[in-house]
Amino acid sequence: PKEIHIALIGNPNCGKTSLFNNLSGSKEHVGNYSGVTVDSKKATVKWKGYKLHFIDLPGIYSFTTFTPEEVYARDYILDNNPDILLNIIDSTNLERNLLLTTQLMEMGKELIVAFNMFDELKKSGDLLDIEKFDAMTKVNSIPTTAIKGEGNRDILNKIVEVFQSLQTDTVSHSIQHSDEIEYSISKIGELFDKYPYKLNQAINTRFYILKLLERDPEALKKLDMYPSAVAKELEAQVERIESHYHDVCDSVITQTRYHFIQDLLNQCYVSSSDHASKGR
Ligand code: GDP
Ligand code: MG
Ligand code: K
Repeated sequence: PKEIHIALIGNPNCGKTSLFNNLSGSKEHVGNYSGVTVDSKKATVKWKGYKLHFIDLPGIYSFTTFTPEEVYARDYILDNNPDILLNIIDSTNLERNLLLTTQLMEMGKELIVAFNMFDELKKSGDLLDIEKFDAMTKVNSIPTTAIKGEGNRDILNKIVEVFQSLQTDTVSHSIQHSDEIEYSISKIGELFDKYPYKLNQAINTRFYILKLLERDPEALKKLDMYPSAVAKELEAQVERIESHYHDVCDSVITQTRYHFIQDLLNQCYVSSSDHASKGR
């Protein structure tokens, strides 16, 4: 049978392990990864003639700081190049959870979002327009309630559907950064186009350039493989951006992600207090 590799990724306590256990029928304990001990759990599910291999990665809030969990999760994705990232979100904490989602979108890998804790969202009376979310992000998403197994079949079906479409479609989700940042991405990108591409193919150039602009130490280490012209251009671009904004580059980039999330939530999400007052 055909194999599909899926990595589960999300914030701590979003219900990742519950979803993993429910999808795989596994009896692994639900709980926190303790401290710096990084571990991962694997399971295989047969579905519609495919073998779905799941890996439960440690919970992380973003790819921008450097906890061992973040390094582990990112390296796992870059080294193993899973076919699909399954991003589990705590639907009662959308703004915070979506920061990681914006960064996963920038990775340029196929992405499915599970809006988990959907029972809690419904209970709160808040409304989330998932179709609109999908249209705005070009991501496929599914509501789930992992502790009850609700959404399991939808997730498995969506994985197969997305995997089948991977053969013909290119991944199109990424967020638009400010004109200044986009200019720098294209200037540095021109240099990468000129030199042979030596990076891991699992990582796209755009994601890598954003990491360079954020002065991500792991990304900067890899810059040694390129002629010094690339590092020089990077420095010039960082200086240009920072003098334009009077702010450090990674803060400018993070703010754009938060603006994107704000815009998204303004259009896709209504809190119960808002629609109650509108109805009055
Ligand atoms: P992880 O840290 O992401 O692996 O999250 P866990 O699977 O350990 O879940 C964290 C807590 O949330 C546990 O107490 C779960 O029982 C609970 N939980 C997980 N999924 C859901 C859900 O869909 N609805 C509700 N109400 N609780 C959930
Ligand atoms: Mg867990
Ligand atoms: K937990």
